[in-house]
Amino acid sequence: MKLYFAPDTCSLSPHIVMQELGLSYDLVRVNNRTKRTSEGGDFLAVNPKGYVAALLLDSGEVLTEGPALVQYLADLEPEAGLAPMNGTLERARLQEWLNFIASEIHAGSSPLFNKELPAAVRKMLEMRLFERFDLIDARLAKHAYLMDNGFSVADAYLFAVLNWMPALAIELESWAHIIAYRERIAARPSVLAARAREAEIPAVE
Ligand SMILES: N[C@@H](CCC(=O)N[C@@H](CS)C(=O)NCC(=O)O)C(=O)O
Repeated sequence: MKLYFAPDTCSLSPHIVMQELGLSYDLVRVNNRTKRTSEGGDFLAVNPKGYVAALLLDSGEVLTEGPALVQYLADLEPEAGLAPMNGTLERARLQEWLNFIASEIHAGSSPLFNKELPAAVRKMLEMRLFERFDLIDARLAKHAYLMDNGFSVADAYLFAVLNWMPALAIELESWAHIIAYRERIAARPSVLAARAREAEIPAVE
């Protein structure tokens, strides 16, 4: 299987999951601006949506959308416990978190990368985002991870998104439990290994 990634983006989430599961995989780096890949190809031919992450399966099929990817991967090795069994309330709880991260934190923060954003719009988006951080911080004040049973694919996803907050000049000082959580996950061997593997692949023009 092959993961198409771009450094410091949400593609780090499925990459962490692949490392947690000890899967063997190839990595292809994508230039998100030019859509060229480290294989010399056109990323749009792999994923016409034009964004990472994309997972090329051994069958030749391509799977996209981070929450779908991490659940597909977790279900390959269910005994690793990164996602509860399908059809259970706990699985729906995981999906509740994945959807919250995707729609409220990921989609709620990525527009802030736009330098042309009017100040009032930026402020409104930040206020919405910060209210969501309050909710996450309250959860993490009482639990080490988002799910009750330890680290899950939702944590890999939230970590990947929290990781780009400094680039938005959002330092998270107001949310001490989120900071501690981010540091705890950053130290996981899976995260260190995923980052090291991504760093091995040179930038693509
Ligand atoms: N809905 C997609 C969004 C993926 C996404 O936002 N990818 C960003 C990086 S975090 C990207 O590649 N953006 C480049 C672009 O849109 O051109 C998912 O959840 O996987």
